[in-house]
Amino acid sequence: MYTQSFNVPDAPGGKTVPLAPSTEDPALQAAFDARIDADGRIEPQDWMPEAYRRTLVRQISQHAHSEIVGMLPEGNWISRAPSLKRKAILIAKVQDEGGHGLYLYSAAETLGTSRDQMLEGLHSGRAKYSSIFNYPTLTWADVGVIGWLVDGAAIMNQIPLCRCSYGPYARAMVRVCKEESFHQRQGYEALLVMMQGTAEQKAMVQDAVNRWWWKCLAMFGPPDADSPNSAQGMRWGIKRISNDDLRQKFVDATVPQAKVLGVTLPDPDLKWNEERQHHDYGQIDWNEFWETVNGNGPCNKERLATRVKAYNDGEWVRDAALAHARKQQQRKMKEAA
Ligand code: FAQ
Repeated sequence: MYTQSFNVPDAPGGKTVPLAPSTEDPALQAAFDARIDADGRIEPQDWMPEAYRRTLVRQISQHAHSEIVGMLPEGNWISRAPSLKRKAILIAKVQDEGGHGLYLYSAAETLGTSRDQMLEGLHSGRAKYSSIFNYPTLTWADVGVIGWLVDGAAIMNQIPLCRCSYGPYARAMVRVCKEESFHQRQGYEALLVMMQGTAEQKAMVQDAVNRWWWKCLAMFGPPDADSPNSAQGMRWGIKRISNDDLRQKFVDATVPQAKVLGVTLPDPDLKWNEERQHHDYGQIDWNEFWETVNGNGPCNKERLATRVKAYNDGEWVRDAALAHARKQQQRKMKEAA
């Protein structure tokens, strides 16, 4: 359903935005610019302008935190999954999200920012993570809808990141997208089964779709005109497709899936526009989005408190692992002496 076939050429005009004025060494800057213009990859050992490095750390750490915090809304349902099969699938999915966070922290570490620094940013509330994970999962149908719509939106955003100009981020995204594709399918399949069930089950699915739809559209970030990082991110080949274009692609892909499922998407303005060859859709509540991004969504405080507690409770594990590694190292040095 969502595969690399969603890969599309870069948005037209992305490379026509002027490069940011640079105070870096002109020869190094020129070599970097030439590689970006030729659609080459930048690797950790390569020279890069500080602004490019900062932008990547900002985006990758935000992405990593999203994966880790994103484990919480669904993790909440592991103990209440309706069957052993669904429980096993959900455990695997939540574990995958943890793995994605770890690849991403590692990718950001290649840029010189440690995982401890990034976690400090998250725990102190300075670093962002995706708005979508600040909403509660009220019923089992929410778990299916997260797979279908949240993972669906995540894949739509992440397929173009497989071609990001920064090598370690791009390579991490290839595996992440394959796993997200499985997540999306398992969510959709769980909903298909519920939609063949009782009237209560069907109503539960519709209610979950009603609550998550608009939040998923907002996940793609602010409209292009209000997105301060987009032009530069696209010029550097970090982002390939704009927030609004990805949002549109997501709407167009999801409408037929909703039809097959038998649910209504909660937008009276949603309709096919023959002229644009796209669906028109209604107004997203950007005030609510920014309130949530800025820490005032329904679950922000709970999510952060859970992460901080998990980190503090895990201190003895980190200490034990480090002590073990030190002992191994000392033993090896003794044997070599
Ligand atoms: N939530 O100028 P732009 C997943 C911030 S992973 C919170 O447009 P940019 C897997 C943005 O950071 C989901 N903040 O920024 C999963 C910036 O603030 P800053 C996460 C948001 O970077 C599934 C400011 O607004 N995916 O779901 C959001 O060019 C199921 C201005 O925005 C990624 O992170 C938001 N929704 O574009 C896990 C993908 N949108 O940093 C578990 C990688 C924007 O200047 C279960 N990231 N902001 O302080 C990206 O592609 C980009 O960073 C965007 C934002 C598109 C998110």
